[in-house]
Amino acid sequence: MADQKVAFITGVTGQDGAYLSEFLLKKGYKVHGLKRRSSLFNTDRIDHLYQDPHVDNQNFILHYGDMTDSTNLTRLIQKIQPDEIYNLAAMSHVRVSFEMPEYVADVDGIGTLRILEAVRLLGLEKKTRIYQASTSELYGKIQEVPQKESTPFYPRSPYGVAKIYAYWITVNYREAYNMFACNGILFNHESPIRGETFVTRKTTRAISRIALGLQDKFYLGNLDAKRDWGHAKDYVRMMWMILQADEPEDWVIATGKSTTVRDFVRMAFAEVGVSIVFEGDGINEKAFVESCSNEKYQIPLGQEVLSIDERYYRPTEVDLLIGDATKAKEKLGWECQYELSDLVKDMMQSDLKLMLKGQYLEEGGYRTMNYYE
Ligand code: NAP
Ligand code: G4F
Repeated sequence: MADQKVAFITGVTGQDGAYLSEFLLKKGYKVHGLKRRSSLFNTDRIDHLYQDPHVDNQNFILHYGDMTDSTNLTRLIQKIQPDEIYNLAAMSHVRVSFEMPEYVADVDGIGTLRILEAVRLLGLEKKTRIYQASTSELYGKIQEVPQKESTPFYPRSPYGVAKIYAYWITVNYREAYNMFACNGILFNHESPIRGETFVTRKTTRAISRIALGLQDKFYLGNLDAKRDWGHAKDYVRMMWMILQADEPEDWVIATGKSTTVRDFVRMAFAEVGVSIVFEGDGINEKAFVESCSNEKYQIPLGQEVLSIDERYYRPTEVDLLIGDATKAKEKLGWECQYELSDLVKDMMQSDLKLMLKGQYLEEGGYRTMNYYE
């Protein structure tokens, strides 16, 4: 295909990288992805897209690399000559960023500079459009409700601070070198392939196991935090739309609705017919089974299914996020196709299926129990 578009995705093995790859392949793109060398397979989310490297005309091609290695990134961009770069690679866990702030600054912050600088050094400023995965974590200690493109930033974690560097260096390269470089300021987005340590997936996995009698209870941190949760499928479509716009700009992508962690837990239990009641305050809060209407999932009434563990609190928290995506809706025609209730259903059905398949049936162990952040 003479005019086949070529995309390069960093973070291709992550939640968004997987959905975006699927989306772009369906649109007829040739997709190159950056993956890290790992001692175990790390391609679970994209294995269904894998193409045998021994056949001709592959459209999905993986390359080893790392956001900390500028020579590697520059060489790959030179070889691939991408029309579009989607910079999704990041150490993306906010709680973990407090444990490894320097690494996060390097990967999430300077990593973005390495991509921009490679494009500039290679003289690809006019050819290559760049999407930077910015985040609602930039708003942190919020200065305005709801948050939109003009809302001042106040990051509350090493992750947020690294991402604020990435945000501004993207704006600076756009202004200094006329590059088509854009920030998508995306609010939380989830899916059945969301990383298992984020609160939504941690919850749907644990509740699936509780419903199947594999585990009695699970532990969370701050139940009062409110997030604007959308479905990742809606959000990767928008990443592409941002790079098809007439002008390079920055965009907020959000549902405009905010829900507490506590209510997310309630909704996920409701998917297996279980109603729960919360008792106590702060670190003494617990949830118990109040009623159970689904014969398939019989959990004893009164069972304690959730407790608080202080280790999951953050040194500084982002209490409330709620986005205003009016600009994306009006200028790009973006709309959410999924409601939060659809998302919870999708995640619960998928996790119940996974647990039933037996992948996580063993009791105890690193992966099944409550070690997550
Ligand atoms: P994710 O599932 O955690 O995926 C992150 C990806 O980055 C993975 O492919 C990971 O590789 C890769 N990566 C991490 N460190 C790397 C390094 N040093 N070199 C190369 N690759 C590296 O994240 P996501 O949810 O898909 O999010 C995608 C991007 O959007 C991230 O930048 C995130 O910060 C940002 N974001 C996410 C949300 C959200 O709610 N999901 C909201 C706003 C912004 P491995 O698979 O090998 O770990
Ligand atoms: O699911 P979370 O870990 O996501 P968080 O911190 O909002 O960050 C995610 O969204 C950002 C966009 O706003 C992305 F930039 C970032 O990369 C990531 O994808 O936590 C959500 C809320 C927090 O307030 C947290 O304190 O849930 C609260 N929470 C309560 N208990 C917990 C837990 N979070 C986790 N991960 N684990 C818990 O046990």
